[in-house]
Amino acid sequence: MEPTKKGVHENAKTDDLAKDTESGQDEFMTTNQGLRINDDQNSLKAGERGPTLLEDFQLREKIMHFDHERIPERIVHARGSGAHGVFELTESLSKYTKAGFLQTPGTKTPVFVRFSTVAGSRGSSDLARDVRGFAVKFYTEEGNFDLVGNNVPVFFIQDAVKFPDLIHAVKPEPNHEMPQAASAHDTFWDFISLTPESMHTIMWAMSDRAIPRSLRMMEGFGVHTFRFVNENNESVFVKFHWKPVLGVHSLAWDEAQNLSGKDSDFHRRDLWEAIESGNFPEWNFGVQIVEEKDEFKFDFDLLDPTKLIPEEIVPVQIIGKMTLNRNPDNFFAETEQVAFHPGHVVSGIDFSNDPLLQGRLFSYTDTQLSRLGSPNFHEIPINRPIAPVHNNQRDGHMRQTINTGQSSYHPNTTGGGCPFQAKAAEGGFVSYHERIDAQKVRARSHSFFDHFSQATLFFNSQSVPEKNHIINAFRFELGKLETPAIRERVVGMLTRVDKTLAEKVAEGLGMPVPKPAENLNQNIPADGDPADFQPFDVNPELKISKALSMAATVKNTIKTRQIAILAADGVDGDSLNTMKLALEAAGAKTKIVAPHLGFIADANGNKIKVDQSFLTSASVLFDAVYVADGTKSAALLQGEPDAVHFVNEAYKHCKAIAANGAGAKLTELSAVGSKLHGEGNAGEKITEAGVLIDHSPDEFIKAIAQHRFWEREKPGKVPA
Ligand code: HDE
Repeated sequence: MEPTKKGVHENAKTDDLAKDTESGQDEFMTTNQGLRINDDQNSLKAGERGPTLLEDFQLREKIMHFDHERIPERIVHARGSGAHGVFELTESLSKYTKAGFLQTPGTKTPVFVRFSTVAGSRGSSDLARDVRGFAVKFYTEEGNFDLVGNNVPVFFIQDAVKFPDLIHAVKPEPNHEMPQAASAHDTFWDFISLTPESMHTIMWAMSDRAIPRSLRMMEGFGVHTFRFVNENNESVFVKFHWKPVLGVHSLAWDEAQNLSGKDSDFHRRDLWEAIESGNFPEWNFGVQIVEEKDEFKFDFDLLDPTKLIPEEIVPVQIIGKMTLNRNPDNFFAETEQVAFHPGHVVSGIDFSNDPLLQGRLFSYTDTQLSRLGSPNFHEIPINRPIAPVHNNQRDGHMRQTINTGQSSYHPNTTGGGCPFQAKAAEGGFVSYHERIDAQKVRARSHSFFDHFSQATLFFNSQSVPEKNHIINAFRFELGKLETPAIRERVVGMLTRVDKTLAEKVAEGLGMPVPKPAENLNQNIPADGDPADFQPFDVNPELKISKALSMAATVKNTIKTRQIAILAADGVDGDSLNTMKLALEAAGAKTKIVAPHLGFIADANGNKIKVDQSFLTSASVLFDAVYVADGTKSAALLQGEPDAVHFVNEAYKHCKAIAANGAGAKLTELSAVGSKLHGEGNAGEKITEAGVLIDHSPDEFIKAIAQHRFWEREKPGKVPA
């Protein structure tokens, strides 16, 4: 029987989720009991100036509801942004898995995705240096599958039992609740300095991956090794990957910090606006498959979540595409109430024994009880599967389903034996029959103890600017510490990753390079011999993995990039419009930034609408800057310190800058100009990377597509 009542999804193939929306459009205002409200402006009083009456059920209902509007925020990943979309399979995976949505190319599965930062509170800045959550709920016809991943492929710890410690350490310190959404403080680095297994993920967190340009420009990873199981009950190991079609791009650290003030919703707004304007974010979905027989062929353990499988060793096969095409109608109902859980799997997808994953399988249902308040959280519209739900679970807070009939147990005859169990051939979930023959121990496999090789691989795989950014990120984070001993322990640990890295970080901190502590690993049991727990290094075959660097990412499009056009009264209308139209034709978004809002007049007296004034705008909100021609306009801009700062800052953050004719004067006042004048000979065409004076729109477009000209940075200085 198909449930048909409002609020219960039909088991139908759908591009979209059925929704319980309510807009109040063209309707009377009512109480929650449906009584029409006559006066929502005044409470019921004994006389106009008298006391409010207890009898005012209308006031009490409204205030009571308001008093309870907030729910506890997520203990981690509290700050997030969500979107609806669709996943379309392009390659069948039937050889490896029986999961229905991975069988037939062309199959479309609705998804809801939530991106998040980890450490900050719900109202914290989008721009924190942090790992980003990348959680995808696939509403498949066989039930929900949640891929609850991150934008980095590895994690800080190897065993779930250490998660509360890690999170306590990174969250604001308990005595004064500072700092918000930042790892640059003593408790975090104290924990890290005693936990060498964190070193690989720390390298990612100190890299530009932790300050993405856009949620639409980050990779996603399932992190753990999972299992696929096919119709013949054969299993392979699998790692999941999301690859953004627009490429992987990041901000500069100084820019991220400024953005926190200028627009702390920068990522949320960017995602929302892209979807509203029909520029739907897209990711290719990929898998790395490892046959069971190859489980032990790597120089790391597949079950260790601090390790990745280099793509050069096991290539990522692209098997589908996800497109986010609809913003939520209501942030709370959808993005806040969505409940992900790595244990939401479908037949054909199963778990490995990664001890971090195993702990997560407990944590996510448990946390929903305190966050959403009821074991019925699966009945909230955003969490409901499109597959029908029939079982003997009953009652509990805020139960929505009205179960009919006499029986609520199994086996039964009163209900005709219904609902009945499904055989494996009918889609019933059967856990993979993995043979386990072991002693019950609290222990960690010795195969998990190589804590540095992949941290080194990551560092070695970065471009020179990326390496510099990592060095500066360490200098920043450790520079904020109040306890010198913690700083020393961390730098000591870095010597095991890369000598130059440690030296450069130490130089920036004004300290000698310390030796690593004798007993680096303090994550040891009370009865453990420290000697047995110390990390060892393997000498991996692979010294560099290109896939780990963002330098080689997609750089052929300026779609959705934000370009500021600086102009004032007297601007050359042709110069402005030619560039604006060319940029927009290439898919970019332009905004005219001027000394005041309203309109400016071009040299011919035509009115041009201003999008932002220098007061409400900032270069950090843009990917590139264009200064249009026009003698009067250029002179006005030159007299505007905010305009000069705008170009200066864009230069500092290594962005593409173009100017035509008199517009170039603005660049002369800024760092751009002094740099150019220092280098160019009179009459010679200026060739500073990414600075284009009197070039064609096409050349500017090519430059913007490069994302940033990091080569302009001074080593060891801004913008990292
Ligand atoms: Fe989570 N994590 N986590 N985590 N996690 C949560 O669940 C937890 C881990 C991730 O947008 C919580 O509903 C434990 C790894 C994302 O709603 C909680 C451990 C990865 C999100 C929880 C981990 C993640 C969460 C908090 C170590 C990447 C946000 C609220 C064993 C593969 C999902 C909630 C969303 C959220 C526990 C480690 C990703 C408390 C115990 C590794 C993307 O249950």
